Amino acid sequence: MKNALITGITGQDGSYLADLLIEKGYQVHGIVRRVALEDPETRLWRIKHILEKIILHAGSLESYASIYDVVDKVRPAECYHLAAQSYVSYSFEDAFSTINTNINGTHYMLSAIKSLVPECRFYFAASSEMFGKVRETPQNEDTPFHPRSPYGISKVAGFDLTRNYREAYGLHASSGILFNHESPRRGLEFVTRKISSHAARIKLGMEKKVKLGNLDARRDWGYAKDYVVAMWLMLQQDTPDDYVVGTGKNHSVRDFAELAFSYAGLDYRDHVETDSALFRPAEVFTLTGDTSKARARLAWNYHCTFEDLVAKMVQSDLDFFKKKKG
Ligand code: NDP
Ligand code: GDR
Repeated sequence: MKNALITGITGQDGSYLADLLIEKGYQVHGIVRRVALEDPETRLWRIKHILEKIILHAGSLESYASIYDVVDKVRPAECYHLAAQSYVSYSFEDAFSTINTNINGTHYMLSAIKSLVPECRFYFAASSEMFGKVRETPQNEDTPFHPRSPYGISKVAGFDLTRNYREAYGLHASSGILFNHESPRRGLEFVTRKISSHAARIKLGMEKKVKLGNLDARRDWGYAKDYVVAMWLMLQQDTPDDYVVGTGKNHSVRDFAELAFSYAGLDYRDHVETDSALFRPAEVFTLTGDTSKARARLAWNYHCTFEDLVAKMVQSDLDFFKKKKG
């Protein structure tokens, strides 16, 4: 049985990836913060259904010693480094923590693997936010980066670190430049889940309005469950490399809201208000992934369409809040 180590296993992607790796017969290990272990009901909800099948280790991206110990104990064949302060908006409010955690955390992981298990295959969760103020559309692996937030800057540094460990020390280290991917397990602060949860709550009479920021921002939105397959495929290749993963289609926040409210039988114009406080100091206006390389080399493709994704998220929130309401 192969050991796989996932950082960020309590997050959206970590939980779907753990499901996938269990299905594939791996022994899955995860690094989680001690606070999460102490509060499993709220902090481990995405992996509640698999807790018996995985092994969790306390550790934090801020502590090299804790990461070194876990890597030493687990000796993984594959390591998926997904943990990060991942909320772009928050990265403007606490830029120093975001940059420290995301850059140092990635460096610690790479360094521990190089020292202890150099044969381990490493995945870094890079992001379309690295393209920021886009130089061309759609974006591919050769598109120059122009990050627009402390988060985006931290991901460019993580991407460069990963490539450097590959080139300098021969690690099998790959980066997935993933475009936005969503699901019913998405955090409530991200715009898609914010919309789906509010559409459901408004439908159920639990509230009347939702405040959003820039409705004209456009994103290439896919389904997280499809995207974790691409992560796994990258580590099955003989040669490490970097891949863009997206759907190649983009929609506005307004499109998402219109569809989500209409799925709930509502008109978004009656319930969505814009609030200038929710606009970002520097916005990424539009992103679209050119996934030709991942399709050709990994034989990866997405299955869930934008329309199905929106329906899945709103339906799940309708079910969730109906139960909560009692
Ligand atoms: P989430 O925000 O859902 O999960 C982030 C994970 O990182 C959580 O498990 C969190 O743990 C963990 N984490 C954060 N800080 C620390 C820390 N200091 N020490 C240990 N663990 C920590 O993100 P996603 O699952 O959506 O994304 C996974 C990765 O992919 C992230 O790196 C994100 O930046 C990147 N990415 C995501 C995309 C998306 O559209 N979802 C697109 C491109 C890249 P805890 O539960 O304790 O908070
Ligand atoms: P993003 O996702 O910043 O792309 O990062 P988010 O859902 O937060 O924002 C997407 C776009 O929607 C606009 N927007 C709002 N966003 C939020 N959160 N809340 C609002 O009320 C709102 N109104 C409008 C934003 O301005 C933005 O343009 C996500 C994260 O998962 C990152 O970790 C990941 O790297 C990228 O996707 C790819």
